[in-house]
Amino acid sequence: MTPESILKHPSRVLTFKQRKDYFASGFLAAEGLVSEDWVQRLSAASRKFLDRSRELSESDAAYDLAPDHSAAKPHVRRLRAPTDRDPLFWEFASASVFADIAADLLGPDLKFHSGKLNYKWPGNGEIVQWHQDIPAWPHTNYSLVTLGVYLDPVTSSEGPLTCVPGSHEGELFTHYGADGVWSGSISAADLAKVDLDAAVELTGPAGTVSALNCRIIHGSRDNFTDRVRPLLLFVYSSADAFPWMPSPTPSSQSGEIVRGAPARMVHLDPRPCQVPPDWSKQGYGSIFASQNNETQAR
Ligand SMILES: O=C(O)CCC(=O)C(=O)O
Repeated sequence: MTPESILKHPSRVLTFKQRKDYFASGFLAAEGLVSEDWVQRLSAASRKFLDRSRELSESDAAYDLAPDHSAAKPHVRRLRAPTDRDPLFWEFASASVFADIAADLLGPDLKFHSGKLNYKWPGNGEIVQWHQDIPAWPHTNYSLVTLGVYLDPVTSSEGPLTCVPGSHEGELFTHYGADGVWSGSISAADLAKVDLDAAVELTGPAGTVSALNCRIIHGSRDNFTDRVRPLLLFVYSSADAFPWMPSPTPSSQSGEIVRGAPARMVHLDPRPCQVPPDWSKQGYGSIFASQNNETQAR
């Protein structure tokens, strides 16, 4: 769906201005939409999974672990596909205010695509370099949004999500390095064309919702505090957007309609997108693994 056609539908949760601002800038941060009760339940689930990670010594289907992970000092970078790990996450993704927020940004008919629970730990090296999301999971159009919810307060010091306003309307950059290997990030040469000085940090109290268009250039800095920053992220698409390559991070609910009805017509956006690696053949570690050269995706 196009922004114009989406805005013709009445708002469910967001104000009309918030929706218009999202389409203009490519992102949004909004406080007070997710209840305290939800934040507490999601946080408790997050702590449970962090605790369980102590039993593991290497990454598996559920956990992306940093190389220095240990039972004594867990270092989980990501809980993959959280909706497959605990029904609570699927309830939140499909039957809470979250899917209504997505409907405000995607139109009344929408699908669940994927999810992850990212952790940014204190100290150096937890930077997420500038990137766009859609090159890793291309669709027939660009009506996809990543909705995030901070499970703890996030200030400038915790390494908040940071977005370049309007970059969703600009170029879609390659996420392959000069060596032809998937890097999961935009090269320095391409970044020279981007106004990084205009980047905006999405901060706020626990429960703050972020919405990122799938083309927006974004990243996040180090966490300078002594607290981990948990960020729950779910991706949704308009029902008329169809993936044309295997997903890097599938879950058993991928493609499920969460609001409205399935599309009868596909929306084809003519703007090109480079073909990513076939994740179904070579697997996908995580954005952290790609950006740290831990995987060799061609
Ligand atoms: O966790 C973060 O700070 C950023 C995550 C992100 O941009 C991603 O996973 O695509």
